[in-house]
Amino acid sequence: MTCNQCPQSCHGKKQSQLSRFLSKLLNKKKSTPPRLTPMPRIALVGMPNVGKSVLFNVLTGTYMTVSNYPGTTVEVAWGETLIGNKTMAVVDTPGMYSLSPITEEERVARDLLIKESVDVVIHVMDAKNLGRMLPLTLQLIEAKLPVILVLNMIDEVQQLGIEIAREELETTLNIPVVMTATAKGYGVEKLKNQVQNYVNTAYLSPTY
Ligand SMILES: Nc1nc2c(ncn2[C@@H]2O[C@H](COP(=O)(O)OP(=O)(O)OP(=O)(O)O)[C@@H](O)[C@H]2O)c(=O)[nH]1
Ligand SMILES: [Mg+2]
Repeated sequence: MTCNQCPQSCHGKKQSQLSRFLSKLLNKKKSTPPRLTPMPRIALVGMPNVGKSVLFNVLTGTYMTVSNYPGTTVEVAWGETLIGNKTMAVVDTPGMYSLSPITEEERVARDLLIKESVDVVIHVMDAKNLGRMLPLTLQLIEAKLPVILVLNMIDEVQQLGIEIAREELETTLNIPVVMTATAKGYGVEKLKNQVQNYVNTAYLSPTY
């Protein structure tokens, strides 16, 4: 006698038991929380009017979140960028002259660097004013922050006929130095490659 000929309805019961067992298994799988891997974070820092926000827009496009930094009236913009195959968070900090803050904006910029555990700090400077802006780079390096130096407005530097020894600067400071004219999109790909190198070597995924 086959199952179909049997007057008892155990076949149907067995099937529903099986489907309950399967759905239990599937539910178990669904209830496992996804593995949390925080995005690498990039902070754009530098003195006022050097092109941080232009670079932020080039990296992140138009989508951004602007909010007051906690406990302050200073607005901070966060966005996301895709570098290599990794999505990274980018924060555009208010202009700062030094890591020893005088204004509320500078304090917010300093706190973003120290308290928000950023993986890459891009120090954007106006390459026409290297001498005035390099002390901040030295402070960032001394604070052991993972710095990439961006010599921006290189288009204006070239128009003025000034030559910058980029490689020498890179060797002396022992950090990556990239020349850009972000308003014209020049150098942005090179900068992204440097960020990728930094993140690949320095960024450790948590093992939980
Ligand atoms: N020629 C030239 N101008 C640029 C370049 N990048 C930015 N600028 C100009 O520099 C000015 C300042 O740019 P922002 O991006 O607002 O500067 P910022 O560093 O965000 O300034 P704060 O927010 O005040 O700290 C704007 O007028 C930009 O168009 C560049 O590569 N070349
Ligand atoms: Mg700005």
